[in-house]
Amino acid sequence: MREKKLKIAIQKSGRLSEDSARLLKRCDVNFDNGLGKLRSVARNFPIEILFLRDDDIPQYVEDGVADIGIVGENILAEAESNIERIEKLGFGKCRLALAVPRSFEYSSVRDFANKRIATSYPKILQKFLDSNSVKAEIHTISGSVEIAPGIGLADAICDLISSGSTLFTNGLREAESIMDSEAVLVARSGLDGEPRAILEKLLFRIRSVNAAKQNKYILLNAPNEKLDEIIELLPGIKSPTVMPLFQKGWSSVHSVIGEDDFWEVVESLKDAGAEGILVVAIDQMMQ
Ligand code: PRT
Ligand code: ZN
Repeated sequence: MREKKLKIAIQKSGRLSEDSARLLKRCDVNFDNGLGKLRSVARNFPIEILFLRDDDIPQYVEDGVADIGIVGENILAEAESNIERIEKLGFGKCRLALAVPRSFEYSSVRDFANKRIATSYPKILQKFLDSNSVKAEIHTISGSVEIAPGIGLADAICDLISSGSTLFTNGLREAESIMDSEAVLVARSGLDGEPRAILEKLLFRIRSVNAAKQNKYILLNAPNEKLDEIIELLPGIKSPTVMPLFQKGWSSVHSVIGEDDFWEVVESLKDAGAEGILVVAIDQMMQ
């Protein structure tokens, strides 16, 4: 009998495509994503990858053409589709925000009353305006929203922002943030049986890869009289491993530390007398 495969939809070409493919590859799902490919079957995992436009992914997942997908929360919120959110993936981070020309004297959401706002996210925007009891004219356009005020098409825009440089070069500034977004793994609601079991396997790998990205493995040498102080600085998963060195009075300490306060921890370890500090990237961290 042919083995059943889980079908995953990822963006074909755009801001999420590289990170989505890289995540699967870091989960040891090997496939060919050569230019122009519409689908690909993984060589070593029961999964088939469909390469699609990001806007189409929620519908394809809802309709069951794909079982799961990777898509931005912004697209998901706008599509209002009935699919299950499984996991935030930590890339494609941005925010959907209202922006106005720099000359616009902005003080509160009320200033958008009766204004023309250009956006590709009319549903999210409408909800936001409704929740603030503001009535405005929404102009739905599919691309280059940032040029709308400059060509007289709108008084303001509602668009995604990451670095803010697009706003800046178009003479705009952020007025109001509406939602934060990042890439998420989604699944058809009610997905069960074999596809669900494959999803659980993939999810275990994704979580292990993402946990590993946030942590580093650290090895160091410490004089025994400083061990208590040094161990106090290392949170570790449970507690650090301590092994005697051949040189009397010294120990080797191994532990896992988080990426966020990494440099501070390393500096305080040095101050506390740690030597020969080695830091190693972790591929996967099973939890
Ligand atoms: O062809 P397809 O429809 O698949 O792609 P697309 O062109 O519609 O989408 P794409 O590839 O631009 O974005 C895919 C997803 O990436 C979005 O749905 C978001 O979830 C996420 N993302 C993250 C972003 C940004 N950051 C982003 N900065 N999507 C778009 N932008 C645009 C924004 O619209 C604006 O034009 O980048 C510009 C602003 O960027 P900054 O850095 O100048 O602020
Ligand atoms: Zn799109």
